[in-house]
Amino acid sequence: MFRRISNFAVACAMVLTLGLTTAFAATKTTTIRVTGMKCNQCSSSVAKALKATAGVQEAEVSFEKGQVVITYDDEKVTEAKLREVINSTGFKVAE
Ligand SMILES: [Cu+2]
Repeated sequence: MFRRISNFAVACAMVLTLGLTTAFAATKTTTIRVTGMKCNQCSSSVAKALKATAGVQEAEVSFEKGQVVITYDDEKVTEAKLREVINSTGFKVAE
C-alpha cells in the first residue's frame, strides 16, 4: 500500500518535471567553434558580446577548446544571429 502511494508520488513528480520542461522548450543549447582566440581576454570579450545579446542566457567560452557553448531562447535569438555576434568581435566562427 505504502509502495503504491510512493509510486504515485514519483509519477506526479515526473509529470511535473515534464510540464516544466515543456514550458522552457524555447531554451536551446548550441556549441559553436570559434577560431582566433588565444587567451582569457579573447574568450571574455566573446562572452561579453554574447551575454549582451537579447535572448542569450548563458555563454561559456573556452579559448583552449576554441569553442563557445551558448544557452539561448530560440524565440528571441537565432543561431545565425549568434554567429554574427561572434564574428563581430573579430574572432571567426569555424564552419
Ligand atoms: Cu587574447
